[in-house]
Amino acid sequence: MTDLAAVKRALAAQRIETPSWAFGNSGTRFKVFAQEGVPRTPEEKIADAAVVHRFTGVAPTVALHIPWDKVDDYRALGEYAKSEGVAIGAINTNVFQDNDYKLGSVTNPDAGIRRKATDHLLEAIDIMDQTGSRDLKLWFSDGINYPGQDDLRLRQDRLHAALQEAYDRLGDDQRFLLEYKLFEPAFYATDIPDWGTSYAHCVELGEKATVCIDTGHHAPGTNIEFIVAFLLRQGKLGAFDFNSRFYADDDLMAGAADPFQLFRIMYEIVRGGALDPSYGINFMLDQCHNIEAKIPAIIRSVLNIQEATAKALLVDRDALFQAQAEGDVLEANAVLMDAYNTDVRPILAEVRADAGLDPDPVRAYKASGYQEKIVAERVGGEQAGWGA
Ligand code: PSV
Ligand code: MN
Repeated sequence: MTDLAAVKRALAAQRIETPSWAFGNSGTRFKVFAQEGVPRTPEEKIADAAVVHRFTGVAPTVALHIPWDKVDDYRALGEYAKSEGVAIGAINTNVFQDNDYKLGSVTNPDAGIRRKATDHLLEAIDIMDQTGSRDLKLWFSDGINYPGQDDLRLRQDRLHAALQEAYDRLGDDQRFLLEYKLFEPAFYATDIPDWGTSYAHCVELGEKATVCIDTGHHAPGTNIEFIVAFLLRQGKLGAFDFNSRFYADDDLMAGAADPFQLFRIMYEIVRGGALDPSYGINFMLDQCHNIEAKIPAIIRSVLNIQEATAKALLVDRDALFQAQAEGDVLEANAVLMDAYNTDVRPILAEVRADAGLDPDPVRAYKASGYQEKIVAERVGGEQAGWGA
C-alpha cells in the first residue's frame, strides 16, 4: 500500500530548474519565429522564470547560459533573481557558437583554440563563484563529420586535459554536469556521444564530476531508465536536461512525446531514493518553444514531470518487489501499469491547493494577465534568441 500523505510530501518537495534560453526565441535552421513579449535581457528571462515558479511552486531556480546571459555584475543579477523569488541555478557553457570552433572547441587540433575554449570553462566557474551556483553544465558540440578528419583518440586526450583543468578549478561546493549527445552538429563522430563516455571521463576526474542525461540525446529506442538506474547505482548521476523527442534532439516539452518513458525514468529516480533535492540531482528542463507560447509551455512541462513523478511515487513497491521475487512477470508488470494508469491530477491539485496555489497553473497563468503585460511592455530592444 502506498502512503498518500508521503506521496504528497514528496511532490511538494520536488524541484525542477528552468532554462533561461527556453524563454527566448528559438527555431530550426529553417526559421526562427519571433514571438511578442519575449525577454530582451537576462533580467527579463529571470522574471519569466519567476512567474513559472509562482504558478507551479516547484521551479525556484533558473539556469543561465553564457554568453547568452552575460552581464557585468552577476552578484547583482543574483540579487535581482532573489527579489523575484527565485535563484540562479546551473551555469551552462557555450563553446559552440564561435567561428573558431568549426573543428571543435576543447578537442580542436589547434592548441590556441583549445586554450580559448578551456578559458571559457574557467570563466564560467568564476561566474559560479559570483552567483553561488553549485553546477557547471558542460556540453561540447565537438566531433567530426568525416572518417579520417581527425584522430579520434587524440581528441579524447585533449578533452580530458580541458576537463581536468576545469575540474581542478572547481570549489569545494561546486561540481560538473557532463552532458553527452549522440550526434549533431557533428555527423560522423561526436567526442562525448553517450553516457558511457561521459561516465568514464567523470570517473577519471573524481567525485565532483557527474553525468547529465539530456533525454533528447539518444538513439531512438534507447532505454533511458536503464541508464538512470545504472548511474544512480554508481553515484554518478548529477542532472537531467528534460525534453521530448520524436525523431532527434527535438527539444519539445517534457512528457509531450512519451509520458510513459518519463514515468519509467521517474520510477527509477523514486526507487533509487533520488527524488528529494537533498540527494543532489538537478532536474532541469532544456527545451525550445519554437511555435508555442513559451511561459505556459514551460509550466506545462513542469506539470508533466510532476504527473510522471506522482505516478512513480504511487507504484506499490512492496507488491512489485514481491512479484519480482516470485518471478510473477504479469503481476509485476500489472503493479507498475496500475500506477501509470492512475489519474494523478486530483492529487496534484490537492498538493497545489495545500501550498496556496491554483490547482490549474496553466489556466491561472492565462488568467493572470502577465502575457498581455509583457507583450505591451517589451517593445523595442533586441529579443533574446538565435538564428534567422
Ligand atoms: C545541446 O543540444 C544542449 O542540449 C546543451 O544542453 C546545450 O547547452 C543546450 O542544448 C542549449 O541549447
Ligand atoms: Mn541539454
